[in-house]
Amino acid sequence: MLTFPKGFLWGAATAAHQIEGNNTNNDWWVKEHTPGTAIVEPSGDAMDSYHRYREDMKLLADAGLTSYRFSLEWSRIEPEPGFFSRAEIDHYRRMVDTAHEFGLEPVVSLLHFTVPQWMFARGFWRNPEAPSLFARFTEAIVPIVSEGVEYVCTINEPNIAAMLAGGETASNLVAFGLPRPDLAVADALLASHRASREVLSSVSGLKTGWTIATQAFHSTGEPGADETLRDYRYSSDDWYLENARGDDFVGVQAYTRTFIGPDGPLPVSDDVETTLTGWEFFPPALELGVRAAWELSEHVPVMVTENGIATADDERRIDYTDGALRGLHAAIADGITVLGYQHWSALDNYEWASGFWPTFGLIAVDRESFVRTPKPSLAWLGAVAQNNGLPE
Ligand code: GCO
Repeated sequence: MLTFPKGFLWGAATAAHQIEGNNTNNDWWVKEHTPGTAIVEPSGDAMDSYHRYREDMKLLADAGLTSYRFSLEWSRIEPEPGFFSRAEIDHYRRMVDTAHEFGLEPVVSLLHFTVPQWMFARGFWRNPEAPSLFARFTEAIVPIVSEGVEYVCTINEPNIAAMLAGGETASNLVAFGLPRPDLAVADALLASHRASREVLSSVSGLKTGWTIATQAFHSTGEPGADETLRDYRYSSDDWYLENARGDDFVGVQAYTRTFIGPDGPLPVSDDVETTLTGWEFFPPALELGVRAAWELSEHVPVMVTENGIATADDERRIDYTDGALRGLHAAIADGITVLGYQHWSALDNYEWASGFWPTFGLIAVDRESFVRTPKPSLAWLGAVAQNNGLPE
């Protein structure tokens, strides 16, 4: 057996806007209904998980998983600036309690890309008040995480958010070479993360971190490519991993690799196997991301907060995950502290600009009836969780 550390968390991850449905008060909802964007379809009811979270969690727990990562929807909790909805705070607190009822450790993300429309209208991360607005939101949600929550992710993929601030909308463009990050936005994200961490430091036993989209970057070896790679990698990933120093954990999200030539990232080559999102099928991305995070953060414990594959072929999902976990085990065997693995994703869901068709889920969801059907990969991952390891 390739055994994982005692107490290792085995879970699956989601994000509010991708599964809840009818998040009509956030910036994405507006974008989805704006003609002429690259967004292929609106999120609509999504997976109706706002109402069906209990069923979702039960399926994960019944399969043998031990944790669940989900996010709070800021636009529900603070629909108008400074007004906090008691009912929505209670809703998310019930989610935490439900996770415990099913024996799942809740891993709570405070912000997974979407913000209230009023925040967007006020300049989003470019508003100099962004860190204090995010800290005020964090204060309001303390009742959700004040008991029974050990892991809080402040900001999801600040590195992608800083790139998207350049005007792009498709989060899945990451493998094809996004524009350079907006550095002012990156600074605002870091300040917001730290402000939120400061608020949460008053909650005993709670650990905070931000979750970084890591890429396995490989140089083409052409003249100048190595320098471009170093530079590109620093601004897209490494700066964020370095700034996890001093945090309680760092979230690593890893899916694929990108080749870098002298002029920057290259499109995925025709001769490699790709997934539904067009990314290279490359399970070692996880191990590489975890090693980079450990080194650059100067040994902050790692939580794998996302790793997975968009595919219609569930056997490929199992192959991919098996490969990724073997690499993760090798990193742990070398002395890296890894707290858990949250597979992306629990359910097939709304993949942002790409719409619903790239299926990342361990559970299929019928878009008409919302009936959930666990895939074999869920049972497979549940068995890994129960064995706390993989056969050698
Ligand atoms: C992101 C997110 C997820 C994605 C997942 C697959 O990267 O945009 O954290 O919301 O759905 O990574 O692309």
